Order: sequence, then C-alpha cells, then structure tokens
Amino acid sequence: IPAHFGQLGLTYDDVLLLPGETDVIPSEVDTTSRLTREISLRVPLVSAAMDTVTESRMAIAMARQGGIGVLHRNLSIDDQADQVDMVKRTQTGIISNPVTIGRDATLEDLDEICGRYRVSGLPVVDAANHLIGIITNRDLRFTPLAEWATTKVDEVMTPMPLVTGPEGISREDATALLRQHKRERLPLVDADGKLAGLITVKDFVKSEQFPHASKDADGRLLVAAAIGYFGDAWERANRLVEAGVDVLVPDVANGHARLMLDMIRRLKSDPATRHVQILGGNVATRDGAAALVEAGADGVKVGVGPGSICTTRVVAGVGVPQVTAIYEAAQACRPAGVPVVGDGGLQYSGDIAKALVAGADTVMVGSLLAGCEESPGELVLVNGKQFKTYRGMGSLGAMAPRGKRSFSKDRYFQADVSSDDEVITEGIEGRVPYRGSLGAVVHQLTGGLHQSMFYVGARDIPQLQARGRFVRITTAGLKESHPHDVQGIVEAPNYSGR
Ligand code: RVP
Repeated sequence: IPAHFGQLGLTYDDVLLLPGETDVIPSEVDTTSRLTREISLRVPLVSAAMDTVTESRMAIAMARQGGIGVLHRNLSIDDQADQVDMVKRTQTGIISNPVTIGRDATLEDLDEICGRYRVSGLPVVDAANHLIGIITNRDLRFTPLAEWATTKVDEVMTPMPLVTGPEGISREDATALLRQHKRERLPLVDADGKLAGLITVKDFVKSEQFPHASKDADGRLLVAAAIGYFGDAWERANRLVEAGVDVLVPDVANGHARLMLDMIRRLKSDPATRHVQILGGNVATRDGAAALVEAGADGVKVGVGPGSICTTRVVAGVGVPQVTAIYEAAQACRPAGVPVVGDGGLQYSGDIAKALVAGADTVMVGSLLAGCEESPGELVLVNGKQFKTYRGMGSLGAMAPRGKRSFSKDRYFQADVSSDDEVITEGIEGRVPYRGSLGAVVHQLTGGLHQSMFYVGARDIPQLQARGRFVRITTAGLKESHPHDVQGIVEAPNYSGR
C-alpha cells in the first residue's frame, strides 16, 4: 500500500510567531509588498471577489487605503465592466478620461450620470470631444425639477470660454489656477481644444488624504476583477481589459484544473490581454502552485477550504490547512519570483503576519471586510445589533439565486447543472457584525501587522519573511492566547470573542 499520509497540516491557530530582538518602532515599519510580478501595494490587503464584499465602492475604498479590491463576477459582463470603469475614474488628482455629457442631453440624463459616478458636474463636449462648456449643480439651481426631463444641457450650462489648463499641467500650476479663479473644476484641453482631462479641487484634497493609495502609472486607482474559465469568460476578460482593469483574477475553487491553466496561458499570450497582470488560483499544494507559475500566472492565490463561509473541506473532504498550504505554494513560487496571496481563513490581525511569514506576500480577506460600510448590501438589525450579510460564492444564494442568473456556478465546476435544486453547494450564507468604515477596519488590521513587525524585529515585509519563526502550539496554548478567566465588559476594536 503506498504511503497516502503526507505531512501534518497546520493553520493560523496552530502557530504563533516568536518574539525577537528588535529596534523597530511599530509606526515606522514599511508594509509594502508585491501582489503580482509587477504590482506592489503599500498595504498587503486584498478584498475578496465575493458578491457580499467587493463591488466598486469597496474597490475604491481598498485602493485608497493602499490595498486593492477584486470585483466579484456574479454579475453581467456589462455591470462588471461598468464597475471597473467607476474605479478607474475615481479620485486621482487628475482625471485623464473624465465622464462627459453632450449638449443635447437632458438634465434628467445629467442627474442619472452624476448619481452613478457620484460627481456633481460634468464637462460638456461635442461629437469630436471639443470642450464646449461645463455644467454643475449650480447651473441647475434655477430649473424646477419638473422641467428636468425637457430641459437640455445646452440651455443651462456655462459655455466656453472657461478657465482651462493645458494638457500635462503640473499639480502646482493647476492649484494656482484653481485658486486664482476660485474655481472647483479645471478642464484640461489639448492644442485643438479637445478635452484632455479634468482636475477637481475635491480630488486634489482626497489625493492628499490618501497618501498610500494604490495607483497606476497615470495616477488612477488600481483595480482587480474576477473572471472564470468557461462560457463567456474570454469575452468578460476582454471587456474588463478594455475598461482598464489592472489585474485579472481567474477565480475558481480548484485552480489546478486544466481548463483554468489553459485560460491563463491564453490570457498571457493574446496581444489584447497579455499586458494585464494575472493572479491565478486557488491552489493549496506545491504542485498546484508550480502549475500556475508554469502557465504564466503573475501571482498565485492560495486557499482551498479555509474561508469562514466555506464548506469544501466537509462537503468534499478536500483542502489543506492554510499555513501549510501557503508554505507549500511558496516553495514553488519564490524561486520563480511569483508572489503568493494567502486567501481566506484570517480571523484576526495577527493572522496577517503569520500568513506572510509562512510565505505569502499579501492576504485576501472576506469576513473581516464584509461588515464594512463600503461592502454591498444593507444593514440588518437583529436583536438591536447591526449586521451585514456575508455569503460564500459556493452557497445556494450565490449559485442558485431564485429567478436570477448565477454567473459564478463555474467557480465550483457546477455550470452544467440544469436545475438549481441539483447544485452541490460548498458554502453557507450568514451575517457578520457591522464594522463601520473600511478606513477604520484597515487601520486596525495594518496596526496589528505593525505590532507583529515590531515584535519580530522587521522593518519591512521581506525582513519579516526572513526573520519570522513559528512555534507550534496546542489547544491549551490557543486557549491561553485568547482572553480567559475574565468576563469582557468593553468591546475592543480589533477583537471579538469566539
Ligand atoms: P474569509 O476571509 O475567511 O471569509 O474567506 C474568504 C475566501 O473564501 C474568499 O476569498 C474565497 O477564496 C473563499 N470563498 C468564497 N466563497 C466560498 C465558498 O462559498 N465556499 N469560499
């Protein structure tokens, strides 16, 4: 009989980091880490590609905080591409491709577009993109609501000549112009009078507010989006690339599947998509990670079964405890220079450093962020406490939404199941406590990581990965780790009892 029993699998609760000699102060550490071959993040956090975690609002908030969001794929191609577009057009100081409106549009159209993009005014352009005016809240003030459907932009906009700036204007010159003319918006035009960009005071202030924001070479926020490997996946990938996505995440429960590897090869060889970073997954073994690297992935996402809402390990009896999974995958990825994302299973901020020491470069989180203001879904009140819905992408609600189409059944290779009743679920639907704004949550998570780095004596993530050492603990040790023998009275911002 061949030896079927492999090594022992360990997870976050099985280990602790050893404290070491240190002259590091928590506030001074640098948490910059690599997401993929070509993209680094100041904060090593990625929000999960789940329909109760990451849509455009969360993706914007994550990128502003220095991490990145992966837009889920349980929605139509149009809707997902729109969300990429929304992130790429948000806050960056200079908007290179601003949303515009034509002179014949109605005020009602204007209102709809402004609501969708959360802006309060738009440049008006002709068919050849020449700037012909600007329209803002102020211009609407004297038109009664009842006339919005029939009044054209042309009738109320502020027409040229406007205060404009030349394409390529410096931040300082733009600020001076805005100040001199007391304007809130500065359209940028090229030599032919065509609109080349837009600067708003609001965006300038925001870009100072978020100094760590994750940005592309043009200063736009970074965004990732999930795709599949099946059906319209190729079309989806291309549309997302056209919309400006920075990272495509072919996202399935077993990334060691041939179809997924073929998809990655195609993405990395096709001229339309090969410039985009590809984060492949999920795998949980050294061989799985090696296969993704060999197929051309720019990053490898690790995790089979650790997710808080995941039932794969009980439904299928398959998975690898997460610390061992990350360690094993990293053995294949490190030598190839491909970063690892530790996906799922994190319960507390201390788990981030454990993942990084095990071999991850960033972590993906779902449950820790699902309770944020910026995650999709309404607040639910239960016994006077506030919650938000959180469900697995392999749950019944996500894979068989009554009366609606599921776009993500293929994550669990269930796309060919004809009746919703026959679907084999691998996740549950639940809720998590409401946690307020993402900014506050990320502050606690990264704050915990700063503390870990102080204890280990690491100024940056590579040092943490090199110096970090684990001790294995027992259930008694785990019990000792958590508060014990007292009754908690005041809730801590970064700890909730188990
Ligand atoms: P967690 O952070 O522990 O909540 O885990 C989130 C991760 O769980 C996701 O990024 C994904 O990899 C995985 N997931 C999502 N849905 C399901 C499921 O239904 N089984 N699992």
